[in-house]
Amino acid sequence: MLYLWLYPLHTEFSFLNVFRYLSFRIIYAAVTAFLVAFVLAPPLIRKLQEIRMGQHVREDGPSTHLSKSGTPTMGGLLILFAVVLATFLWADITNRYVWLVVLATLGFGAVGFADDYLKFVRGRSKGLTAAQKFLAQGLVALSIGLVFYFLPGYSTQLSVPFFKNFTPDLGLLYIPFAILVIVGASNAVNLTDGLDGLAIGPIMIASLAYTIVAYVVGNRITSEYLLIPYIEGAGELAVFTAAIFGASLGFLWFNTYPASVFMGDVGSLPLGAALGTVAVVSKHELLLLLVGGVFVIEAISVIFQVASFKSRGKRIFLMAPIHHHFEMKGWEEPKVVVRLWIIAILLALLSLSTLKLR
Ligand code: 57M
Repeated sequence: MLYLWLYPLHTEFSFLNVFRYLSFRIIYAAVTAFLVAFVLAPPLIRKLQEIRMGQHVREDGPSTHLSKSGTPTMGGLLILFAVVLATFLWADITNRYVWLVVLATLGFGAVGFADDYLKFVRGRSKGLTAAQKFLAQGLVALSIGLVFYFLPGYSTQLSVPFFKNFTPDLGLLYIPFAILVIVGASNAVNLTDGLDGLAIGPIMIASLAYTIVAYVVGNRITSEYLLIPYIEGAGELAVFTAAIFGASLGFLWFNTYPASVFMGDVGSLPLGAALGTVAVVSKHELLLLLVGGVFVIEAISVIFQVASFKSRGKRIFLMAPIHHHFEMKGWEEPKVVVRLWIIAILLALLSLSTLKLR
C-alpha cells in the first residue's frame, strides 16, 4: 500500500523514490512483521491465558511434555496478522501473486483455527477429524491450483533442481501436483511443530531462502543469468516471504524453550501452505523438498513409523515424529531443536546452490 501511495509522490519528495526498490521493501516488510509480532505477543499471551486457551497435552507423549499443559496456544493468529499487515504495507497490492499467496495462507489459517477452536471448546486434543482436515485443506488447495492453471501466461512446466533443460509440462496434472505440494507442506510443518521453536526456526530459514528465490525469479537479469524461468511480478512474493521471516523471528522470541506460547494449527497449517504456494508460484516446487528438508524428514519419519507399526507391529523409532525419538534417547529439548535448525540451515544453503549448479 505504501508503495502505491508514497512512490508516486517521489516527484515532489525525492527520498520517496526509495519505495521503488524491492530490496528496500523486503527489508522493511521483515522489520515491520518482527515489530508487530514482538510488541503484540505479550498482550496476546495474557489474553490467551485469561480465556484459558491453553494446550491440552496428550498423556502418551514424552513425560517431559506434561509440564507444558496449559501453555497458551493459537499464537499463530499473531503470526498471520503480522505477515498480512506487513505484506499489505510493503508489497505492490495490485500484484496478483501477492493476493494469491495471502488468500491461500488465510484459507489454511481458517482450517487451523477451526481445529484449534474445536479442541478448545471440547477441552481435549481432538479437533477436526483427519478426514475433515484433509478435505478442507484439499478444497483450499484445489481452488489455488485452478487459479494457477487458468492464470493467463502461467506455465504448467515443472523445473527440476540441477537439470535446467528438463522441464516436463504437467498440463492438467499440474493441479493435483500443486495440491500435493501445498497440502503436503502444510501437514509436514504441522507434524514438526512438537517442540519449543522446532517449527518456527526452519520456517524462518525456508522463508529467507524463498525470499532469495522469489527475488531472483522475478528479476529478468538474474533469472537469465542463472538460466531459470523468469516470472514477471514474482519478485513481490519476496516481500511476503520476508514478512514471514520477520513475524517468525518475533514469534520465536516467545516460542523458544521454555515456550510461553505455541502457534497452534492456526499457525503451522498456514505457514506450511504459504511456503508451498510460494514454491508453486515461483516454479521451484521440488526445491521445497530441500529447503524444507527438516519438515520432510519429520513427515517421512511418521509415514515409516506408521507403515512399520501397521505392517510388522514394530516401531522403527522410539516415537515418531523423529524429534520425539531423540527426546526418548535422552537429548534435552533445546538440543534436539537447535540441531534440527542446523540441518535446516545447511539444507537451505545447499538448495540455494542449485540455482547456480544447473
Ligand atoms: C501436530 N502437535 C503436537 C501445539 C502446536 C500420526 C501422528 C504422528 C500425529 C501426531 C500429531 O498428533 N501431530 C499433531 C503436533 C502438540 O503441539 C500442538 O499442536 C500444534 C501444531 N499442530 O502449535 O499447539 C504438542 O507438541 C508440543 N509442542 C511443544 N512446543 C511447541 O512450540 O512442546 C508444540 C509446539 C504440544 C506440546 O506437547 O501438546 C503434538 O505432538 O501432538 N502425533 C504425534 O506426534 C504423537 N506421536 C505418535 O503418536 N507416534 C506414534 C505413531 C506415529 C504410531 C508412534 O511413534 O508410535 C506424539 N505427540 C503427542 N503425544 N502429543 C507423541 C504422543
